[in-house]
Amino acid sequence: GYSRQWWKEAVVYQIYPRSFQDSNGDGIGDLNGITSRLDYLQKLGINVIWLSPHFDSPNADNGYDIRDYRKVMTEFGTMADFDRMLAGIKQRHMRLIIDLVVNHTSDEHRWFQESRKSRTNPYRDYYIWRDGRPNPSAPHGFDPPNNYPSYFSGSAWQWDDTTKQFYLHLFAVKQPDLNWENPKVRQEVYSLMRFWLDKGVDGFRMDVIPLISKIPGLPDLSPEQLKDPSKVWANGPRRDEFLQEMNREVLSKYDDMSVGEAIGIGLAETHNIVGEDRHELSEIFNFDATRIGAKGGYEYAPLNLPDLKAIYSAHARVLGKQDWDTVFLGNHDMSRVVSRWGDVSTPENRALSAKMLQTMVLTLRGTAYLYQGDELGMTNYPWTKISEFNDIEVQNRFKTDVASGRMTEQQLIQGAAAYGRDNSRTPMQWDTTKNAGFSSGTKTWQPVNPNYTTINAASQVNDPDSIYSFNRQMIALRHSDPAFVYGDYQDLDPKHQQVFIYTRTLGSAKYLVVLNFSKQPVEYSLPGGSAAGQLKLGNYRDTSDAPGSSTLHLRPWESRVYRQ
Ligand code: ISL
Ligand code: CA
Repeated sequence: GYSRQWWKEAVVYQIYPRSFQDSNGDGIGDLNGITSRLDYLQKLGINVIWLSPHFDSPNADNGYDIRDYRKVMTEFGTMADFDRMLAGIKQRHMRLIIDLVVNHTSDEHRWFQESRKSRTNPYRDYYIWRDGRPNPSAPHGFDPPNNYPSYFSGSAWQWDDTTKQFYLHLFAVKQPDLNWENPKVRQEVYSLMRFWLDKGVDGFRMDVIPLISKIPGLPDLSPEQLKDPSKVWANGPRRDEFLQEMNREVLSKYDDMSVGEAIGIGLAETHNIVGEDRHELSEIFNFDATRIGAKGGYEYAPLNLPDLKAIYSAHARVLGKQDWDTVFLGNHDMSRVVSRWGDVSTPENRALSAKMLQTMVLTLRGTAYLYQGDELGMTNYPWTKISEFNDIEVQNRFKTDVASGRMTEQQLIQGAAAYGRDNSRTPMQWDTTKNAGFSSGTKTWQPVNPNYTTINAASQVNDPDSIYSFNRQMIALRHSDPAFVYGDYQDLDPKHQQVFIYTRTLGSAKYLVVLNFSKQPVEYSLPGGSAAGQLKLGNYRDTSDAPGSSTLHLRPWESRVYRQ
């Protein structure tokens, strides 16, 4: 059996505040901007907003480097603005989760400013400091303490001249890792969590949370481990102990949800974190589906549908009925899903494929997540120059990979244009006015995609055939029957290259989902000669296939949800 929980039934909408809505013309999205758009989100039918970091930050990594956990980023507004936004969300019967980034802080955080002052500073042990390995020909006479690479290129160790030691930063130099072995650090984190929960937020998305327990002694990674360091780093020996302590001291005291960004966590370890008997987190993001075909850097093989199906079947098999899952295709770290897996060759195909992909997200088993703009079918941006990219990941790869001749500038631009994170960070396209209605200012922090004249909210909200309206209907359909949330999942044709067909069954309620993952039409006979059933929602206005048909005539990118 399963236990019903509001967060299992929720559709979560991710807001990247910098790019959502600017209210004061400085070209940067802000909290008052979000407040002004709450009716739009309520109308869409989403239940929970996940707000990417809104805390005080020097923005080396757009807020994922926090300087003060109890202060709102100046560009985003004030605490009063936050309180007003939260009240507006609650008034509309939605909830808010915020981004907890506690694997690391900004190097401008007061703790780190203290920590780096001397080896005996009371905050020294808040971070991970080590002696270097003597090497007379290295800069400063030392090699880094071990061979850890940073996610953002180069070594994960930074020399600090004041105390002649290195500090660990798994991400940017300006994101030093916290030392979770220190109980004071953990109490500081629990205290800031309580601060926001007591304000009324409904929980957290937890950034790279499995990385908090480091490997004792920090030995070098082997050549094999270096191929995917996350796998090692995510499985430190005290990970579950820390998460259980956090649950005991904080999460268990509130009616909250917690979703861990579980980079490095395989399916087999998932139960340890989300199992109800484990008392750690509500759910985690597993990136198996979205990283399918990943070959390292910005290189991906084209989507192979049977591989994708195999991932969802494995999830159903391993997580079973007890362990809760998440479903998502986009976030602020990915390119736009319709550009990646859909078809942007014509406006028709873009709309059809966007609706088809959202049908999948909203009918698979797990809490569904939508990334801002995907409800409009927003696409990748036409990048042409390195200087256009804001993302530290691109800028660092330029400094390392292009400088060292590992790739050409043109290759990096091509890769980042297709798969880089800036694609999801261009401003929301609200209407056809200046800057797509995102900002009244002269300059926006990221360029607005020139296709805003045709892809924007204003043209979609009242059009019953739009991608937005389709999402709205699909969300309503999902909410209409617990079978979409709690039902068993069965893939009816795992090997088919073009059609994804599955059922969701709960008691006597049974739904059949049919997705054509291609612009090629296909005549498809239902396995076992069964009848399709009653069409609940499709991405074409009509169909000539009768409820009793067992052969379906699927048009380009067609999606159908039947009640059987
Ligand atoms: O974005 C990635 C690759 O393009 C991932 O490796 C990403 O860095 C990883 O999933 C961790 O992401 C999270 O933590 C980062 C931050 O930059 C990301 O935005 C955040 O989602 C450091 O806080
Ligand atoms: Ca602003």
